[in-house]
Amino acid sequence: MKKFNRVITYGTYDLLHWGHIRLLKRAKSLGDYLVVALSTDEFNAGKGKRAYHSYEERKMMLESIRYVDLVIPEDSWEQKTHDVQLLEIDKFVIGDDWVGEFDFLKDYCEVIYMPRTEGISTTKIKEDLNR
Ligand code: C2G
Repeated sequence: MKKFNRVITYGTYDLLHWGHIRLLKRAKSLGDYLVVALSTDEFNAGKGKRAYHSYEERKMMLESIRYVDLVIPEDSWEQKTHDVQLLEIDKFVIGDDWVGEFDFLKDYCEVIYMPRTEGISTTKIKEDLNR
């Protein structure tokens, strides 16, 4: 009997673009259930980011994506271990711009750093639009 695999990923997901979608699609392909811990506006401030879309708008957009099963708030750097245990997560997935940063989770679940999608980013969209 194949185990029901739960996957989690974290992010701001502002100005949703195809690089985000590719990450979510690949993350979901690693299991049966994908949780996205979405950075709150306050947490973004801590990351030095000011999202164009509010948390509620970003949450609603993510919830409309077929690969996403649950969206929860990310409001602290310390919540990942708790989230992984509470939600019985099997795999933590994030883009390889974070490689090594979350290896502490290896005590609780598989940690997978995925190659980022080249040629697209929220910053690039903003820069291109300002040209
Ligand atoms: N991503 C990607 N390719 C891109 C852009 C983003 O694969 N061209 C991935 C990132 O690697 C990340 C996810 O999409 O896994 C969301 O990206 P951001 O919203 O920029 O997330 P970030 O600010 O890196 O937040 O606690 C972890 C942080 O909240 C991660």
